[in-house]
Amino acid sequence: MTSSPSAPPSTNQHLLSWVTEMAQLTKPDHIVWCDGTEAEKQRFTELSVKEGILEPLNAEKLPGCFLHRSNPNDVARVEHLTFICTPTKEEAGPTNNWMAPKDAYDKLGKLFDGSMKGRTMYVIPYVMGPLGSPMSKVGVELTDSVYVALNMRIMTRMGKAALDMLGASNDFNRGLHCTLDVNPERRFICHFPQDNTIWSVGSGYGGNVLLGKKCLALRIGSYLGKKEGWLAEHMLILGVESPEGEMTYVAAAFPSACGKTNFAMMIPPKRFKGWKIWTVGDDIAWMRVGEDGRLFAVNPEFGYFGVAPGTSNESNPNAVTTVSRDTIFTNVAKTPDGDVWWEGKDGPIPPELIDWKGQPWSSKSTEKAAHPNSRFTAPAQNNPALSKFYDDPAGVPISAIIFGGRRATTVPLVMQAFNWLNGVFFGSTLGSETTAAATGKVGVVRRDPFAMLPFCGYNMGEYFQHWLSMQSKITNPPKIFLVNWFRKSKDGKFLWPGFGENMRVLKWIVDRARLRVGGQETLFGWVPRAGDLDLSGLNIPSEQVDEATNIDLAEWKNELTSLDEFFGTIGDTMPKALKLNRDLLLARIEAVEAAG
Ligand code: GTP
Ligand code: SPV
Ligand code: MN
Repeated sequence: MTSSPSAPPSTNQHLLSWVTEMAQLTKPDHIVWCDGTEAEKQRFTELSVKEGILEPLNAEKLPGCFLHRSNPNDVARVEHLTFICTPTKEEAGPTNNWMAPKDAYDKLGKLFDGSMKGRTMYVIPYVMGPLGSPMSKVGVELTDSVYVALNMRIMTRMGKAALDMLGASNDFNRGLHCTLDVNPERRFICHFPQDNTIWSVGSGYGGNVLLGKKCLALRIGSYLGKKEGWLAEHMLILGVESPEGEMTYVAAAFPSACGKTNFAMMIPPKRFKGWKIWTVGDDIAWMRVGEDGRLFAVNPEFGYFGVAPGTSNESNPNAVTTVSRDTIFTNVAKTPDGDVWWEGKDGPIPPELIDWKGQPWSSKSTEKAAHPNSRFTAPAQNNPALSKFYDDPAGVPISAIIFGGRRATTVPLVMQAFNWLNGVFFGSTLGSETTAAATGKVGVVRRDPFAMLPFCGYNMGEYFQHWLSMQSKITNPPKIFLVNWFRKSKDGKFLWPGFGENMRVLKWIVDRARLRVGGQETLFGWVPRAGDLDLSGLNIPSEQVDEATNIDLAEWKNELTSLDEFFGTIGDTMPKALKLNRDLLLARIEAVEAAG
């Protein structure tokens, strides 16, 4: 092993001895400490192009943009290969895969042994959260992937700033990643919450290898949040500005690929002249109780790792602008003139493309040109709607929390929880329906509580309890809402137009949070009264809106049966209050039915 020509830019003994130990294990030929400078980015980019890791794109149309194709067997997070390695299985809980820490260190240690021979180890110090914020955390990722280094530079505050923030402290997340030969048989993403450590092998894909994101900011983060009394959530954060300049901040949890980036960058329809949405974050929120008893949120990330397909000037113009420069595209298709393409992009479908696997593609092809989970990595500063508080160490005060699933039936367009317990209940029930219409039965719902099923780093029942317990600390709590943009008609069409039109729902949410609009009480929560939702200029029949907002007691009875099963799978740690709330709702439905 030879070290880099210059001495490490840190004198932190904890960091230096850990890097040495990991280098002794993985045996790289070179060690490069990342400083986060522009010159370094240039060097890494040139190297990536030379090695075929990045492909240059049309520099006039997409300045500073590159294309990466991952191995076709390595295009998404691998939940079945993701482990929480706590001393006992109970700590990981029924919703996580578990491995004993010693077994995991042994198993992955063997895979790491000599894994960087002939390769370079990049030392990536990074901060999740605004620099200098008491809410922020330092991590260091060691990786043999220059693609990871370039992506981490976009997604986090990376380099010297992180070493400065760390100082001589031993309080940093230790991340180790090696790509190996991207063989799914030798792919493991292991989290050691007690050691603040993450080991990831055998993948080169985003959520598996950009360790600051889902691994640290959510899995380890949620564990730290429980221990330290805060919340690490799979939530976007946005600011709603009224024409009068009043700002209201909202955090929203929707499961993966259910519209967070779109909602966080939304442009209100014409009817909402003078209203503006500002993006604080599009995927993750870290929230703490402020001195005034309100909940304050920061976005730990510095860029967006967003879904490419469906991104267009119609659905998300701000994202289109965001990815127009200095962006890394992964697994999208490429046009003959070096532009990018994906299903749902603006304009006509190009007749000829190079598809995401690097193969020729024609518009007659039945295969998708871009992978459905193809992504862009783009700097937050590119976003025209970026909130000026996105980097504020204090965070933004949250007035409303929104939970949303992808539900073809049952869940109405919007509903406000009566109180904190009901709101936590909403969060615990989130889910997505599988193709329900095909069987003719009520759809099979995959529960994704709080949109955290793949990301909660400890026992889900204890996580629910943590949410319940936070109530006593948040003396000035946000109001909690449940939304569903995805309800379908009998013939399988979305009832609600979604995207920018979601502003109509958001406006009601803001007005409810500010206690200035009425609501109709239902068994499950407050809903807008007739006329409360501003529907002017919305070109859909009023019956369709009625269907989108309808509450059907028979559907809810099924829902409560399905919830009973789900709560049952959580086991002993399932909070009684949530189970009783479910039972109470059922009793109330039955009372209504009995009354005829
Ligand atoms: P992750 O990055 O995986 O966490 O996803 P995300 O929650 O940020 O989802 P994103 O905003 O990228 O949206 C994913 C897909 O949901 C898009 O391709 C859209 O087609 C669809 N989508 C987003 N918003 C809406 C909406 O309001 N209505 C409908 N019908 N579809 C939507
Ligand atoms: C998600 O799956 O929720 C994502 C993409 O945001 S990844 O970073 O891969 O987890
Ligand atoms: Mn996500």
